[in-house]
Amino acid sequence: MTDPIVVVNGRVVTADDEFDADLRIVDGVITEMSPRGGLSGGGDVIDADGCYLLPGGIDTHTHFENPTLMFTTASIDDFHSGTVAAAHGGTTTIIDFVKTEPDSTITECFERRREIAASKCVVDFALHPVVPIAAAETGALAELADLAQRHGAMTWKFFMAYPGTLMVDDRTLIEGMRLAKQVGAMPILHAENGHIVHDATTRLIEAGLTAEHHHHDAHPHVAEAEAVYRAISIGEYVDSPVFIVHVSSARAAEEIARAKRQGKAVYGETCPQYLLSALEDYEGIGFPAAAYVCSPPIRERANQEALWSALAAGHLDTIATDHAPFSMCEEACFPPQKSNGKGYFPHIPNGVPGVEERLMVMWESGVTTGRLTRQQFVDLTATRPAKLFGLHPQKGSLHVGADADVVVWDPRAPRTLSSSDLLSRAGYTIYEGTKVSASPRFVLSRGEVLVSPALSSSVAGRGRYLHRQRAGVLA
Ligand code: DUC
Ligand code: ZN
Ligand code: ZN
Repeated sequence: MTDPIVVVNGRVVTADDEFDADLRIVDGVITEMSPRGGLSGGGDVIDADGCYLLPGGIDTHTHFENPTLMFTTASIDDFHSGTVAAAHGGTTTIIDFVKTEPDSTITECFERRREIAASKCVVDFALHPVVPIAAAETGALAELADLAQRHGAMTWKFFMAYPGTLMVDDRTLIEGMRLAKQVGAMPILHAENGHIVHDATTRLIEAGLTAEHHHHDAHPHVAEAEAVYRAISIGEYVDSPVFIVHVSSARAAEEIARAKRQGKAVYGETCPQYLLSALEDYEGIGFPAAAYVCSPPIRERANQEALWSALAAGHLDTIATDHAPFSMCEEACFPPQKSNGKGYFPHIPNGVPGVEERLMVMWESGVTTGRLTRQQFVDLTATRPAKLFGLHPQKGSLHVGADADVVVWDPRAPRTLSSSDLLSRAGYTIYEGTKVSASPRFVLSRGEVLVSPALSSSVAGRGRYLHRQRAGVLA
């Protein structure tokens, strides 16, 4: 139970409208929305004068305490530091991943990770199980159906890359996506052809081209475009929706746009790093390039315009972060961080941080430039993620009956982004020095103020697990 709150003088932004309204929040839920001045008394008052009221951001793609590089290391934010950072950036729901660890089943790993996350998260959360390699042969698909039923785990990640560790073959894609459809789950795909990436990596190593930025060359455009096309084709064959995560290139975005034009239930996510950073920022700069290493890679600047256009046209559906933080510190670290691959890109843990920066950099580069309307911003960062990932109507928009996940967004609160102020343990940001004009003034999660000019709350374990009924439907 939280004290009743009234939020006054703000301008509500939804995915298709905006209007001046006051909100009443009782027991963590929005119970009334009334024209400005229409609510008085009955609780603490938050004055949102001059601010927009946005639904709490939903980041459907984070990797907190995420094991990687064959379980030899893990990302440096845990579910606590990661969700504290998220809340400070205006994100009040995250969805993270569960991999199958050696000598364990996906069920054991899912239940263990759910407990760990529940003990640490500051904001609400859900989990995507990663489909185990060879799941069609091992019986693990039946476990996924069971996780969907018992835990509401309605989004399953299929890796089409990383042969031998994570990559599933086409049989598992076909049978897994068919089963997902049957149980109301949505397949989400890391779409890169793993054999092409492996071959390109081997050839670069043989040629002695192992500097950090050559990670980019190990992930050719065709590897992404082919896998996106194959995922869409298999989705068509088994009549399943398909969601492509971290779309990085013009070619991949075009495959999704074509499928949409054909009326297919095909959806895509991109991330700020693909819209705002480019190969030209890190090519030939030595170890600092490791800060940008993620997969698919941050590509040539020429791709950015196509991604922006795809967002504006509705061909890409969501903006998530793929927040996978590793420190750039150059001392030997345990577990190993980016310097593990100094001068040898195959050993660099993949990922960039961004869970706190997401809304600020996207508002600045999208809304203030006129590339996106405020409605599109809300749709891409909260409403469509909520709908596609099975969180709506509880999350993702401000309406009576929804969780009171509210961001009081001040469009005139400039700051210069710097890792010294950001809360990720990564200790760096690829947006260092970026000036943004807007930032959150208050952040409420289920009616509880987590962030305000006077307060920063970080109570581990207050975040709730979100059991989802189904996913992959935009209604
Ligand atoms: N894919 C992700 O989604 N995140 C980190 C690395 C990867 O390959
Ligand atoms: Zn991925
Ligand atoms: Zn990821």
